[in-house]
Amino acid sequence: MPVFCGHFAGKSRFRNEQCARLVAGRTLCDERRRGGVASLFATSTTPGVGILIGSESDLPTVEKAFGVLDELAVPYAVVIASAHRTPERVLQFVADAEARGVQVFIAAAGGAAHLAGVVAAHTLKPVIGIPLQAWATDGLDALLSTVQMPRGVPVAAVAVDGAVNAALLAARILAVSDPDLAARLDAYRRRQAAAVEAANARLAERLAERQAERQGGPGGGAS
Ligand code: RP5
Repeated sequence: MPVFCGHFAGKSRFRNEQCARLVAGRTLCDERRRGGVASLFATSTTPGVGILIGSESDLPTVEKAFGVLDELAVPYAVVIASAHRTPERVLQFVADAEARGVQVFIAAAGGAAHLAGVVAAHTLKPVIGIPLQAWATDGLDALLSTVQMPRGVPVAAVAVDGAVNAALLAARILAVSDPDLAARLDAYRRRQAAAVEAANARLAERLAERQAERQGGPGGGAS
């Protein structure tokens, strides 16, 4: 499933890798290189999820959400935009995303994380906040900033660094009106359960080996 590119600041390896595996046809980054971008959304792909990331330093954590959405074949748009450093870019992305058909937003930020709340103030689409660990307090500051929204402006907050669940929740929201996606989510859940069963099989094997070692060891052998 094609992935839709918003904007990546800087010249990171991440950006180049992302751009390399984006949409069929032109990507925003191609367009930017050619100097022809009029909008953040320069592809024909319709993203279901719009993802805002507070800083490039957040990418290693938030990337896990990309993996889940890729696995579920859910197209998404991504932008690095900060509620504090680039407030206009946040609003521009939200407006463009809505115009492009985005149905749900994910906003990930650390520190005094206002990003999800700001997004929720500017859209009626569901907003999922990922509080991230930044430089202090193990992410508690971000968690409280994300989850303690004032009455009237809801944000669904997942766990600190909970990028996987944010992606799954976004997919579940989309699946309400998309039976095919609901089926893919069901298959994902069955794969997850199978992985737990496989872990149990490995555990049983290790326990059996330990048991055999104890029985074969000093004082543990058969009489
Ligand atoms: C927040 O501040 C970002 O979301 C990030 O988690 C944190 C630190 O950002 P950098 O200083 O690393 O850019 O805005």
